[in-house]
Amino acid sequence: MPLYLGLDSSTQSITAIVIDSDSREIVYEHGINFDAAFPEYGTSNGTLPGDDPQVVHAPPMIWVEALDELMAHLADAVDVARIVAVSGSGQQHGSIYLNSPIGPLNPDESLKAQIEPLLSRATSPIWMDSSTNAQCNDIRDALGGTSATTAATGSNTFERFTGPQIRKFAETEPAAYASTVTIALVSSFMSSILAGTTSPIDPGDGAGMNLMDIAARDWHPGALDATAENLAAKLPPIAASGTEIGTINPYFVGKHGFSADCRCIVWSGDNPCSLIGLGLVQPGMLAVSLGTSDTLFGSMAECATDPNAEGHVFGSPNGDYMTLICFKNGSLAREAVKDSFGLDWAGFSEALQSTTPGSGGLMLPWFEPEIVPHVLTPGVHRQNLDESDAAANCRAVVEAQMMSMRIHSEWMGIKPACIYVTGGASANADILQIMANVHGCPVHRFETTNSAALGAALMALQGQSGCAWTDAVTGFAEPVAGSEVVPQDEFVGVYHERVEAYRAFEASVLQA
Ligand code: XUL
Repeated sequence: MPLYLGLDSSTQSITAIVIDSDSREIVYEHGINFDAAFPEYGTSNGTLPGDDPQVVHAPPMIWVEALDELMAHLADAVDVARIVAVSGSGQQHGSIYLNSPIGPLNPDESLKAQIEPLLSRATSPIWMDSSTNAQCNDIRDALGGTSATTAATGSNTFERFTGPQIRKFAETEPAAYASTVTIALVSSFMSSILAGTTSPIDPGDGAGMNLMDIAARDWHPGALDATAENLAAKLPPIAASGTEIGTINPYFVGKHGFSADCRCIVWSGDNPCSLIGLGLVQPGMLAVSLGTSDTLFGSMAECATDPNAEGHVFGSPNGDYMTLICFKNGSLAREAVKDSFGLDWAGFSEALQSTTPGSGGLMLPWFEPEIVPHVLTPGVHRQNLDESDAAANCRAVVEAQMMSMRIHSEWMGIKPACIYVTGGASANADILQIMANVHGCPVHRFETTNSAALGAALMALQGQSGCAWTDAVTGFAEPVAGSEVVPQDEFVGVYHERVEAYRAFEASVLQA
């Protein structure tokens, strides 16, 4: 009955999941919301208030205090001495600056009192920060432009990525930067506290920095040079996911009752952890989250990068590669169409059922600026589509989203064997049928609440036991039984042609 602990240090909360690897059960699941538990920090949704909307920071000490409180709650509910290994997930891109490395800690003193003096910067820029446009341009230029940057680091430079954030800190606060001896990601900061030593960064989270050579899974010397002086000396090593950092910090043994033998496995970013928590451990698998935005996760055996620099490539914790492609006009666009015709979701479904797949006009549903493809000026474009035809517009918006996903993930070079779908709109079987027909593969519904924390617990299990990834996820990360939607052969061919029409329409509007 070995137990494994997965932690998810996310933007608004920290969550723990404990799994029993014999019974294949989740035996504990609990989260602490930062704003509610620690109002004295003055955070709103986990971030600090500020005058400049582009600057978004969080106080790292709130994560530390919440970790301690969560461990106390866990120790009340579970025999923590039975936990054989722990790993975790961190919100990606955020950075923590330390003037001294984290070491073994004393259980008789507070965690806060021991960690706070080690910070060389009181606050941490997080993934919601978009204030580093100038630094992005500098780094991208130094690396030889967009294509070269994407091929080298897995992504174009993005404002939220850690490299541009580090460059901004070095430029604006040179003395504090100079006094920084270690820069951590949220994942490696938390795992350093747990392990009582400087933790490596894994290739899943390292790829979100614009500093890692995506193919070599090691720091990219050119990117380090382009970012800030003496940066190599301030970064921990990159180590494969599953690497054991060491045994748990004596603090957690003395304070909360963990076994001194409990292993700490290197953490990853929340997206790579979610990939595992969704059971995507074999190449060629795709998952789509139909939320406010639609997000596509894919798993690839080989390292390919997006020639259009729209999608991200991160290391997958199983040693493969993963993609993350974000389509901003997700539920946002579906809802805008539904609302414009005064429909409810049942009416939206009826509209999909009453129209023939691939037969009506086309829509480019850019109600908001779009991330993929990159569209700054919002606008909805129609081709052979009557603006007043409710049913045709409902079908057109969903078909557009599915065709866009297909076109903008082609560079991955995989033909998906199946797609797992999560998120609010995954409850709608008519939307899933369009997805199955457009992609020509079965679609399965997946119910997730804490996929990142579950993925982290599975990383602890796999890292400590060395079992096959397919064995690790069995019984934990599986689609809802009986939820399969299969493609309808007569329409799969129709969409092969329609995708080409959509591609041409999109290209003509983007060009114009
Ligand atoms: C990914 C991203 C977010 C963060 C926070 O690039 O910025 O998904 O990981 O969840």
